[in-house]
Amino acid sequence: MGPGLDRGSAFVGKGHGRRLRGLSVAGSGLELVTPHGPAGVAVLRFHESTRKETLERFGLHEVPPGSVHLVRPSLDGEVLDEGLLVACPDGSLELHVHGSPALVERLLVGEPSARQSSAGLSLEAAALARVPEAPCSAGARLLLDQGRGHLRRSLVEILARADASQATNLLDHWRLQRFWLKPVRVVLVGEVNAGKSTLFNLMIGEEQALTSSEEGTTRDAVQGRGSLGPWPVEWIDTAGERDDAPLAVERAGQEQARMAAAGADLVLRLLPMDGGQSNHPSPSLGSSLPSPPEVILRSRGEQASARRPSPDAGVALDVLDDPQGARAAVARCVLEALGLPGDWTRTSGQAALYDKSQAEALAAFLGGDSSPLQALLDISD
Ligand SMILES: Nc1nc2c(ncn2[C@@H]2O[C@H](COP(=O)(O)OP(=O)(O)OP(=O)(O)O)[C@@H](O)[C@H]2O)c(=O)[nH]1
Ligand SMILES: [Mg+2]
Repeated sequence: MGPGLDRGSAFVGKGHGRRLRGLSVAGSGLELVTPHGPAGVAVLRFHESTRKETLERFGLHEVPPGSVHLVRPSLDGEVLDEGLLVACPDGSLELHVHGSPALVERLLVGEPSARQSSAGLSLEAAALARVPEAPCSAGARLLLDQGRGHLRRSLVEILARADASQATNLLDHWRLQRFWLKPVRVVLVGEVNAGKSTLFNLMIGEEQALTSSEEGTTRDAVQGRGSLGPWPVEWIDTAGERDDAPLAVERAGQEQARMAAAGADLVLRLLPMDGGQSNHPSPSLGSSLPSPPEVILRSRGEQASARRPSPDAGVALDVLDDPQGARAAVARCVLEALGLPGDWTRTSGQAALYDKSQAEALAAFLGGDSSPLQALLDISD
């Protein structure tokens, strides 16, 4: 968040009726000022009283008000993320990071979330504890099945028989089914006025984002939930790109857009039919983390026949005149880019992984180390 902003207002999830709410750690001078829960970007505020040690923690000395610094928050020597540290005029410091709840939790309490959330919980109890958070009914049913012991039985068999094919099968399904537990995150980026917010509203099915012919309408990233076939999708609309953004608030929005894109499962870059650059810098902020895949779309598809730049310059969308066709075209692009089948179902009563740590344990098993898998089974109900 740049200078002159009154609050860490990044990323208000209007679609879910969320409101800004502080989540602080008693006595730490640290609070989460964006809504609790999954988001593109989270903002943590360090109180002025902790300014000196906070700056030291990030390897900085005194910084002028309004300045923005790229930082790498770490815990126990492990770099957790890349973020922006903003020196607010009131002396406090804001840390803007990706909005993963697990990351925020670790930053807030300094403890790995895995240790906290699953410590002492059996595979069954941990699955049942997650049911209320499931973003779709398929995810809830998957978790309920594991609460009944299907995953445990499968993992016991895999260990007993050294069954690599069963392990591979579980891992293959995890690649898809994880999106029933954490929605696909699609971030819309592109030049100002390209039609991002119009497309965003179409994909979530309501007029949530403001649209106008004025360049630079969207400032804060806006988040809304929709679905594509069986897959829940978190759509994120962002501030448009332009080199000469006149206001600090718009430049801050553009920075936020880059961060949201870096944390996406897929980036949709919307370019106007009559121009637009497709060679913008990668959204990874220059980090060593891999960039998400990016798909080019063209808005104002009704102009396609007259001024189509080239046949391979992106799928043309006619959002205003043919919203259904545009929606179907975007759905095809997203599902194809992520390798997600449009008609995926599962038989109830099947074993399924529901946590990344379980996928890692199975991968270790396939690599010859069965101890992480054994550790998962060691906690009984
Ligand atoms: N003709 C035509 N106009 C469109 C289309 N999509 C969007 N628009 C119009 O283009 C203008 C800009 O649309 P927005 O959705 O606000 O664009 P944006 O990319 O979100 O713009 P910023 O927030 O400023 O970055 C609006 O007047 C829309 O009605 C389209 O497919 N065809
Ligand atoms: Mg917009």
